[in-house]
Amino acid sequence: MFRLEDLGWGPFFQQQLNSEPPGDLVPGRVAEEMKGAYRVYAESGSLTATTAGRLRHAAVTRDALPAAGDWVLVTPNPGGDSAVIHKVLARRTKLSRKAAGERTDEQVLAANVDTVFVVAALNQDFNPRRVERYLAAVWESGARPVVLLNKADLCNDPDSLVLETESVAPGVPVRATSTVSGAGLKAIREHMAPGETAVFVGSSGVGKSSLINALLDVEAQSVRDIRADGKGRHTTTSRQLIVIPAGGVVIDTPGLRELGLWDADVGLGRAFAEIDSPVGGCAFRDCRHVAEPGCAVLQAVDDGVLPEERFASYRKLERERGFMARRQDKALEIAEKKRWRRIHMDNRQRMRLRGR
Ligand SMILES: Nc1nc2c(ncn2[C@@H]2O[C@H](COP(=O)(O)OP(=O)(O)O)[C@@H](O)[C@H]2O)c(=O)[nH]1
Ligand SMILES: [Mg+2]
Ligand SMILES: [Zn+2]
Repeated sequence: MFRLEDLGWGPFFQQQLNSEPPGDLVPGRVAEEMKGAYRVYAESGSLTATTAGRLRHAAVTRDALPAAGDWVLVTPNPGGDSAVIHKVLARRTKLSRKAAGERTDEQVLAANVDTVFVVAALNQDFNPRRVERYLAAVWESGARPVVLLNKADLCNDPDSLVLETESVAPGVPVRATSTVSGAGLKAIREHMAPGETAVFVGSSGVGKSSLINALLDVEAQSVRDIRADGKGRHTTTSRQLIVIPAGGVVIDTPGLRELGLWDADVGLGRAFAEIDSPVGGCAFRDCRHVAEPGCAVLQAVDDGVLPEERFASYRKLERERGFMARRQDKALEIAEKKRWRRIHMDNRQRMRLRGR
């Protein structure tokens, strides 16, 4: 049994019900994407749900299907532990990436999140360029980013890496954490609030699940009943939504091998704020900082004020963004054509049946 408020329900979603009476549909939140089904938390409890055929057919693109964190409207089946998803409510925020592989598809990693914890580990794999990439996607999502540099216990000088990371994350809180020493764990709680949702993202093995476990351990004993995997500890197989007893919801994600940018129009500008709107100002308002005369950004690189690696990182992500935007236009065109072809074929079949 769940209270919708504990799961993050609020006016934004309530309004969507008011404008469209749900009939026998009830709201629930997608806790987990499984193979061919979803785990949905509703007032009546945890439900195994499949999508209605109508919803699947109407979904021109993959992002129209439910993702972890989505609020959906379901009809519970008799018996009460399964359900059918009929509608995905409009999202307040969504963290997306380009789906892995060749296809031009948007994969929603988590929907309706308030805070995204970008986790990196302070070991030899640590790479500020990866943090920049994540931040571009997070700023685009509409959620607030927080960077956690985990495994601080393995690092001689975590403070200097915090400073270095802050310099590539303008306006973003950066904290060193360790699930071994307990350092920084309180700081994580400070970025969470009752009714809010946080998601943990980052490469595999950086300690996302461990951090969530540590958060739960800080809480009361009753937490143990909430872990439904039977093993006592929580591990990630797919995206999972967990209600924190003291208030708030967290979504764990499996490690991502790559985070290809999907949309990052706004996100890149915020992740690279000092480049997008340089203090001095470029001579041309639409300067793309390539070879334009009077470019303040190129000047800053020349003067050594803007590190070359940072500028190169911006250029690389900017090219990737432009490439994706062009591919998306093309893919949408193809999807629309397919949809109309299907509608025409359905119609023709209907006419033929009627003619009999
Ligand atoms: N030394 C150290 N190891 C950690 C820390 N956090 C997690 N680990 C270890 O890192 C490994 C991967 O952790 P896990 O939480 O599964 O990472 P995930 O893939 O990001 O969820 C496990 O062996 C953890 O015990 C930490 O703060 N310090
Ligand atoms: Mg994990
Ligand atoms: Zn410029």
